[in-house]
Amino acid sequence: MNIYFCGSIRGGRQDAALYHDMIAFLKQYGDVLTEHVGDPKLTEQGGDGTAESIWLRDTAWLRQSNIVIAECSTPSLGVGYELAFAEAIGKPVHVFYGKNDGRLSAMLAGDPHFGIHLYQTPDELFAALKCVMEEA
Ligand code: 6IA
Repeated sequence: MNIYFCGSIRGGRQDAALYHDMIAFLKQYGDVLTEHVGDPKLTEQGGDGTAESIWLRDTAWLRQSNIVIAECSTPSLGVGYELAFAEAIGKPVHVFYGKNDGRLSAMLAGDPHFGIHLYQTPDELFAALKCVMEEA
């Protein structure tokens, strides 16, 4: 199973530790193609490659993925783009969000293609993630 994990980079890295823990959890179920998203050393400025090479690599990985998992508590243009791209090529998409209760963009919250998972605690998040991955 190829898993594409989405989390904010230039949108802000305040949830990077959470992304790291979600990726570690997801690795029980398959290969996470985007492990760098959870790297605590990756900053809003850091990272390798030109924008074009990043777009080419990430869109190729989206095409190779079997499921797309996004943590959307920190809004990110790139994550929103990835989710719409994944939907357009028919990939299952699951969106998790916590602290911005009620403030998830309506363009995600209102999309019937997306599984939307609001959690209050990390335990709830990982229980919901387990359900999603066991059904995938
Ligand atoms: O708009 P954002 O940067 O927050 O978009 C984050 C999303 O876009 C993530 O889910 C990534 O999959 C993807 N993405 C954005 N930037 C990169 C990147 N390096 N490398 C890989 N994936 C990326 C960019 C580093 C940059 C800060 C110079």
